[in-house]
Amino acid sequence: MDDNDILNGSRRPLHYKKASIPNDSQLMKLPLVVQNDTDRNTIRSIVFSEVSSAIAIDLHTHLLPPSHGALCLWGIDELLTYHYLVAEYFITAPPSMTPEQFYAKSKQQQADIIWKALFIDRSPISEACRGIITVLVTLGLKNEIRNRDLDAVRKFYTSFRNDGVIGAERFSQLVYNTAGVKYAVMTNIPFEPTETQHWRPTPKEYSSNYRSACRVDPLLAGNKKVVENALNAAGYNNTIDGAKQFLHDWCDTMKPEYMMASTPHDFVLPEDKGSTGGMVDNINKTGVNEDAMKVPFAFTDSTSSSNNCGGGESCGGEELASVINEDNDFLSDVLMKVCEERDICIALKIGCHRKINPSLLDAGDGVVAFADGNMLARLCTRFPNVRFLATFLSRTNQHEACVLATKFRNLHLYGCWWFCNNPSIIKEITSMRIEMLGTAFTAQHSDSRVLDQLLYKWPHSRAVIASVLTDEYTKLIESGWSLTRGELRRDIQRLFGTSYEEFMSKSLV
Ligand code: RAT
Ligand code: ZN
Repeated sequence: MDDNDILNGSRRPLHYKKASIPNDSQLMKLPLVVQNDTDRNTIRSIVFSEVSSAIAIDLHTHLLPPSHGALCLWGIDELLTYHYLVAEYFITAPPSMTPEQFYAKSKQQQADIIWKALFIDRSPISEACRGIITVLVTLGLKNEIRNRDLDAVRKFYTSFRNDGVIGAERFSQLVYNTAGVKYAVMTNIPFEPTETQHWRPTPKEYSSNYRSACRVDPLLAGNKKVVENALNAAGYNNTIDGAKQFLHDWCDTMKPEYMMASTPHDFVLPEDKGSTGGMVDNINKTGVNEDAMKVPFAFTDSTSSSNNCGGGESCGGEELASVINEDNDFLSDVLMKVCEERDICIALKIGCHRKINPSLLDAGDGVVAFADGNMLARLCTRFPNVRFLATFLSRTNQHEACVLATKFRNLHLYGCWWFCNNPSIIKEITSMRIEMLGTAFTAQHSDSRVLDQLLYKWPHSRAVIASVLTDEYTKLIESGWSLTRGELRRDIQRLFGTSYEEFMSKSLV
């Protein structure tokens, strides 16, 4: 790393580079010292080098493997039509272009429109746009983007596309190796037929770069209609036991790392809890919190389905509760019970307000300004044997989240999600977490939907995290602690995945 890298380190992408010093080298045992500016630069250079060589575990993505056919998204047209960019495009789109017209076009036409609006008519300076530049430069397409030649970029991908699934596998391998990502956890939805066809009757094979996670939003939301439909379609009894069996069987099929769901925007957990057991037909707690509904503006209409809800088409409609009761039977009697019985974690994503602008589909989701973090505290208290991985969408919840993580051993914070996944906010959140939690959290997840995005989300995050860590370790050494490079490597590896794996293997049952 030269002086220029040191000065610009936190701005330019920090790409993965295999560690040049082996773990057992004597160099790893020497203490790092800071006495003057040269030493400070050396520490910076060492931290940057260690962060660039850390192997990342991406603990939440929407990536699906090549064996899942069209559900495995990759290539320039998918990159350009990422919902972050669709949302950005519509800020300045001409009034004549409605979301309906836009979505009616082919993927390539949508990509052309976004390319012109955000890369030709304007400079691609936003984080999501810059990400595409990083991806293309990483793939060796510097000249193509210098010439603003989208067709030439498309040509690059044809050599992979022409080889079908084998080409997709080859591209996938290239991406994981280049990004330094050991594995990415997928989002697998047992309520979504387009996905379940790849699991049953026989699960499709996939490489060890992918691991599964079982997405169960309808159970958290108490969405009776979706659950009943799924039980009926698969021949299970419409009972609590039937729903539990459904989940157990899907766990046997998917072998998920964890269960996961994103909470509805107005998720609440009343103090008194009750459980009925019995028939799904008899469940009267639909997930709607009647009291909360009386509060002005406590809920907004949310009648359309979302790719994220885990319920496909059937997730939408009038039955979808917008004010949710955490004490619903599916949550306490099905989901939490199965987590306890299998000793499996649940990952919660908290604070998304779905369908603020429904016409924009996934690009129309927003954020709850301040989500109810106490709900997480109550879940951790009520279910002490269940381990919760959690991330909050709102910047305003991040401090509270850190405090909560110091109160509950069954809680592990991870990543900077979506609207928080921007360098300025990653910097702030990561500094705060280190100050409050040390290394007992997972610094990042990518939430990638398109394979190629691993090539920017990780290098962009590595740069910011390295910059934050440089300051934190310099402070520590200047305060009098002597630290070796080996200890530094161990800590950084924790932030990039070992903390997660330690939490995953810590049984509390
Ligand atoms: O970050 C995203 O891409 C969102 O659309 C959501 O999918 C979110 O990550 C989620 O998993 O609910
Ligand atoms: Zn996600």
